Amino acid sequence: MKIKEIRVIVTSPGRNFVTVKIITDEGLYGIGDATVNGRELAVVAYLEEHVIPCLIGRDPMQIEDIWQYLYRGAYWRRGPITMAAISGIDTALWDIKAKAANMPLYQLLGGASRTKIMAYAHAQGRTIEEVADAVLAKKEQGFVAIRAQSGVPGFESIYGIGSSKGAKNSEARIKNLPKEEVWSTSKYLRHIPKVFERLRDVVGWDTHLLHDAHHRLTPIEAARLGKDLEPYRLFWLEDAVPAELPEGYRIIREHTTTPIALGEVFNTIWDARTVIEEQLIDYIRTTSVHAGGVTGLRRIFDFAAIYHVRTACHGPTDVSPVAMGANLHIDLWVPNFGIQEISGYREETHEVFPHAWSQDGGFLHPGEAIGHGVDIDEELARKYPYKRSYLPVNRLEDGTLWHW
Ligand code: CS2
Ligand code: MG
Repeated sequence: MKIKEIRVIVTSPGRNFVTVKIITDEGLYGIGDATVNGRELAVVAYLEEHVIPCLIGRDPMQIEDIWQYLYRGAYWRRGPITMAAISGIDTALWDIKAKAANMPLYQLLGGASRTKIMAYAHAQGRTIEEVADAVLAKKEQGFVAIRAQSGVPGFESIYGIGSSKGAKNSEARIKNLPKEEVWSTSKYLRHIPKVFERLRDVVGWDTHLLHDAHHRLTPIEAARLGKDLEPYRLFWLEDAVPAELPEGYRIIREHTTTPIALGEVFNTIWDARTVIEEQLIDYIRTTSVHAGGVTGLRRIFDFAAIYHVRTACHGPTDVSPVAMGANLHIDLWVPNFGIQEISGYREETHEVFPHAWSQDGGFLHPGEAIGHGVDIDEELARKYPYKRSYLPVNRLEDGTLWHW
């Protein structure tokens, strides 16, 4: 079997996605997600100019060799653009291999270790009562794990909370440039424990509660928050501190027993090495589209298992249904599974990416279709052209640019 053609499909059914389609001379094809939110076309150029020409005519069964060729062979290793390109190719190759083997991908990985995959949903609100209502609504839908994000009094819009009317009409929105938000760590740190105190009152103790600090704290601030949240027994505190300096997580660990999740922006096992090896985290958030596809993710998860770190694939709306499918096959197999994020897709996204994976209340399953079970309707995809779009940026009250 030989790789005959590789297409890069850019479509925006609700938001931008970059999808790789590898077609073989025997007619089998595979699909992979290569989306980097806000920098989509950089991956397209990387693939079209630098990767695809090298792969035409190769044997698609040589997944490991192709992975190493694109990783080591490029000389310039790692980084989100390179790794998303490798992820798209790798996931599509695993899809082809599993189709050729006539089995669902999870079978090829070693078979199912569980019958269903626990997922967590997002709940958010501007006020504590709005968050409480949102959490109860998700519980009602069958979720046993819910991430709760709250507005902070005095701020218009904040990470994880739908933007207010003002923000929607802002100049940045109109010009299609990054929206700017305002942030105060001290106000946030005072407010969040009150949110979780109230949530435990309304939701009880059987629902897992999670919270994402989105890289905005320093280690000692994160340690304080973890300590203040201990009475409410969180499932985790996510991305408390940017992890370019992984040693910073030692400070958090010394002070709190609140479990720590990290790594949605990690691209390789090297990014994750220190926090895993020193047991500074409890959940590793790497996902197939950003951490080198099935090959890269499997390597990270096996390494994490040695250190009691469990898996928690990133699954926001910008991780396409294709990467979600690949994640779910890994989730069903991986011995050290923890949880899977699902933030929900728009109807048009489901239509462009028909998928075998399914959701039953708060649980997911990859399905029994051969391959990873996710396809792309190319004709429909053409109806949703790419639109430049950005993540917001964040500033302190005095204008200093802050982490987002
Ligand atoms: C988030 C994401 O899902 C999460 O935990 O942190 O919403 C993240 O902000 C986006 O995926 C960025 O692309
Ligand atoms: Mg996050």
